[in-house]
Amino acid sequence: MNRRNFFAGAAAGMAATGVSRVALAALPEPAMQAGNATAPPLVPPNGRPYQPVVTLNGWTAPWRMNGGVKEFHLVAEPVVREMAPGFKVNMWGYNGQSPGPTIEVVEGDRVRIFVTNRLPEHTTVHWHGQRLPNGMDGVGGITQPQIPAGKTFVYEFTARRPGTFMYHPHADEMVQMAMGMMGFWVTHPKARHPLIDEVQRDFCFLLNAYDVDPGSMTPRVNTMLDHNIWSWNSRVFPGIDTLNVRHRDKVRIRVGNLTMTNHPIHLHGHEFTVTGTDGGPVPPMARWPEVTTDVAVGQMRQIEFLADEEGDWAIHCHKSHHTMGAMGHDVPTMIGVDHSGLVKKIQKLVPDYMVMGERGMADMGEMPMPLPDNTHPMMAGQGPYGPAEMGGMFTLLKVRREQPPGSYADPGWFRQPAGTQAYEFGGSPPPAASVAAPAQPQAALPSVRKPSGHSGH
Ligand SMILES: [Cu+2]
Repeated sequence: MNRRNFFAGAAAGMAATGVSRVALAALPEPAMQAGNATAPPLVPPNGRPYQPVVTLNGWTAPWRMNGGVKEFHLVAEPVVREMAPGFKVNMWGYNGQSPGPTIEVVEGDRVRIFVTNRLPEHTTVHWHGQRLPNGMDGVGGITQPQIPAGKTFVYEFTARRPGTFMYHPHADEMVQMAMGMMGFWVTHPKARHPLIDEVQRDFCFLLNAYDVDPGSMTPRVNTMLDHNIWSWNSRVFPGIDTLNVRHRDKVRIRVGNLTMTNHPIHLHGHEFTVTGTDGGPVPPMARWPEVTTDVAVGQMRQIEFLADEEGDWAIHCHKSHHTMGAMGHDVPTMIGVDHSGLVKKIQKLVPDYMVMGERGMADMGEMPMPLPDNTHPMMAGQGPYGPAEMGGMFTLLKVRREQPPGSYADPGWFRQPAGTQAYEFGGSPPPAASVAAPAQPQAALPSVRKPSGHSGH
């Protein structure tokens, strides 16, 4: 699906930021990724075999083997991410994208990661959830000096336990994460693991949020909670790829939260169990069925289920504002306000004026409003039956009998079999229920004796 650009000009590009050619000669070439499509799973070319994950609208970093050590090269740098078709945002990321590439290794692997800093300020990388020597933990000022702009640092440790992890800076965190610096990390079990099931599909994505003023391209990094762009892997609906699976596949979805609020992730049509956290696999006796799991700030959750119902099933954050695109929060609620006769008068003064919200906001899904140049609609996406009225943390799980094993291709829209879809009632309306008037209306009122005067004293 995606081309992977192996950066021919890496040496020249980095020499400009101060990394010497001598130093570069020892570095693995950084693999770069400029597109935003979901890359197919990276089948491991060497090392211990494993079932690879699929990163939604992302990719997995290739490595080189060096004396039995898996060597990766992350380049922290400014990138441009297209968050939805036509909506581009200036971010900081790794190897051409935000989020950076997923790092996939196997339990017991010795891992060496070169981190080259091409940002305008210092950075570090913290390996969230890993057991590692303290000096490899990436907390700037505490466990290491920060990586200055233009320099390359090396992290090296053994991936000691299998599970779902992530990486992000621990230097000027507020700014660097608000700008999109983060990535996923999966450590696969080295052999059959009693608490880790084999699955046919294994998806991962990070929850992230930005505050981008409509018409601008750079996130406001000082925003704490009132973000307007709620995204998965720095993409928003309808820019988030669908999760395409074969009927009766066992599916795992791994989710990490690097926003500043919790996200209840809700899947339609199936029930799942939470099989793992960043702390490790959940023992079967501690699992319970859910259709929504809350992913709190800084947490990872992995959910698993049998995809045994065909169809196009919504999967989304259940905070309704998080499935909306860029919106103003200071809009008055106009539901029930009678505008009749007002619009024409107002339009004499403000020709572009239109009424919004007096019957709810569903009109926004169909009515194209003029938007500033670089933003995305509040409610967007077309389904086979009309507007989806969504934006943000929303996509679909597509379960199909005819989906070939291992194929992640989008099968298109589900055609509901005849007789299995909600339909308009065609009969005559049922007779209005009549309620008999009470014989003595007064008797129905509670009898309350009000104090009056001083007679009761
Ligand atoms: Cu949310």
